Amino acid sequence: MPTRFFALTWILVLGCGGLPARPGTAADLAPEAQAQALLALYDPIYVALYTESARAAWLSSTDVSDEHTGLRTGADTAFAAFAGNAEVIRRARLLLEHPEALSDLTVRQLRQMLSLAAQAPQTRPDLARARVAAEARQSARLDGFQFCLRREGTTCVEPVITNDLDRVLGESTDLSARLRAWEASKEVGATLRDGLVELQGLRNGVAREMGYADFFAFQVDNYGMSADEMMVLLDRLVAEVRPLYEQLQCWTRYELARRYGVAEPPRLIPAHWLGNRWGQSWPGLVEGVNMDALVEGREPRWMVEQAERFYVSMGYPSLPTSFWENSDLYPVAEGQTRRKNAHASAWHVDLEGDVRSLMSVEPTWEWFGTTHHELGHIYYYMTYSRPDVPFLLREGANRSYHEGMGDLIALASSQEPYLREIGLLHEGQQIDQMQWLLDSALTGPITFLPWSAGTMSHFEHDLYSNELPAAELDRRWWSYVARYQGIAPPAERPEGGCDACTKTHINDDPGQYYDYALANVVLYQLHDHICRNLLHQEPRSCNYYGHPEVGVFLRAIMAPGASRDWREVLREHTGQDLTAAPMLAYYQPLLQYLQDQNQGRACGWE
Ligand code: X8Z
Ligand code: ZN
Repeated sequence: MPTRFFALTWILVLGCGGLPARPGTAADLAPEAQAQALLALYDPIYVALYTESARAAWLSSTDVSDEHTGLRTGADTAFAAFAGNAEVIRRARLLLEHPEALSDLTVRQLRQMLSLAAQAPQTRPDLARARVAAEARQSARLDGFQFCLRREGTTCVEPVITNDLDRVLGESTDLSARLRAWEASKEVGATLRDGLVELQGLRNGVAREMGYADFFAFQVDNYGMSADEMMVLLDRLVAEVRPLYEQLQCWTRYELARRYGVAEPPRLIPAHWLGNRWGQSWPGLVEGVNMDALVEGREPRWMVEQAERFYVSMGYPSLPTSFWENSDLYPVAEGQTRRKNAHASAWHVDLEGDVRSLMSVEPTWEWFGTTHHELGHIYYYMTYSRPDVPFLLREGANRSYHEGMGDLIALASSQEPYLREIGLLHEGQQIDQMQWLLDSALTGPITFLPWSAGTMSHFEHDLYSNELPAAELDRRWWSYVARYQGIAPPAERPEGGCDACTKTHINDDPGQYYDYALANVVLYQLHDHICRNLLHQEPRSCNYYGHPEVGVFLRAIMAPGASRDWREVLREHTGQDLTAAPMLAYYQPLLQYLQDQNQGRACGWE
């Protein structure tokens, strides 16, 4: 197989302790020249093996089978043998001992080399191999799981996909139907529990092998921060949104108790009362704001194309034909038995022009936002895939930038002037600004931050940095859900399950959920700047559609990829350091409104 060939070649070239013969020895060269020689060898093999891995992962995520899991494991093992090669690690470390002798771009590439090596360092090949295989197995368990709404004995008589469960949680006012759907969504946890425990050890093991305190600390390193610094930042964000969140939580539990005919609203919101499996977003609560109705009856393909039109209207190119040919954008057609990953993702398969997305788009408002989110990744890939950006740095300024770009456009695409322009809001259809803002808070950062910066990040921090024991998984999970989100399980959870494991990222995107929390902070900073300074419009009613100057602004942020420091990029383009102030200002009018609505109610839950 080509992958083996490449990996073997590399090990032969570097593993014997030398660069290919040149005039003079490697050590005679200036550090920058040594680094360039290393990179010249590394880059083409990196791209080839990365591409093989991505292709195999694509296959195993879009058509789950033992064969495809095997192919993925093989490709990832070859990639790991190369990226984690002991000689790569030694060379990169040696050169980084004197960063002042290297250009900034070179230092960044070498650091990225080490970061890739830390995923599977071949200084501990047993551990590295075990991790690669365990990751592939866990993804296959998750992606291949058959959700089931009704069983007779052990036979599933109502197999469903997660879109179906989400529909029940989005629409039903029947609490027993809601409970069934919510419980069905948690069944996968038991299947994933042992795999997560195994991965906890293996992920920590490889990170420690590379000198990190643990896997969580390794992941946070993408921001140039320590785990403690990250947790302080996240706690600050949680505290900043807390006053408004407490009002939202209070308003919501009364609203839902009324809707479901429950006389006394419970202090903590029962998880199955909410329109999202994890309570990370609270859609469908505001009377008179029915966002789903705006896209009802639309073709799924239209949803993706409309997202594309938004980017194109700002001066981005059309998506390449290969995007449409290679992507897997809609639920598996009825009658087909193929199983695929249910969660949306965007792929940069060859670090050049092969960009794809995996989704299961249906005409709902959530999928409308998700199409914009995924195309944000795709346009980021396309923008930094240019000769000036080395392959190793074809990433976001940090991971949260990558997450934030599409969410920024999703925010812009949810605003009134745009919805009118494209005819989703009809002439004469009036909207109540406060109710729209309320819906936006319930489905946006104010409910999302307690979940992402609170529950998810604290759980994963405990899982890796504090080696949370297996027996504690669910207890710890629900203690954070209660503390940060004010939500409780419908009833005591069964032993042997793992409700945290039901969240995709815990399994296949580990130790980095705070990316989404920080993405929200950055995107409101960008949005505020774009509306006020570029478009001279109000941030709550602001239309980027058809404004190439916004595209110019965003492309300038995207184009360097990871070749510049993320803090510098933010300062240069917004004039500010990271701050939640624009986000808080956006939702500020709600505080008084909700305090009035909640008068006489005991709010807060601790
Ligand atoms: O996972 C995603 C994207 C793919 S990167 C759809 N998101 C998080 C989630 O669904 O939990 C977007 C927002 C949060
Ligand atoms: Zn994303």
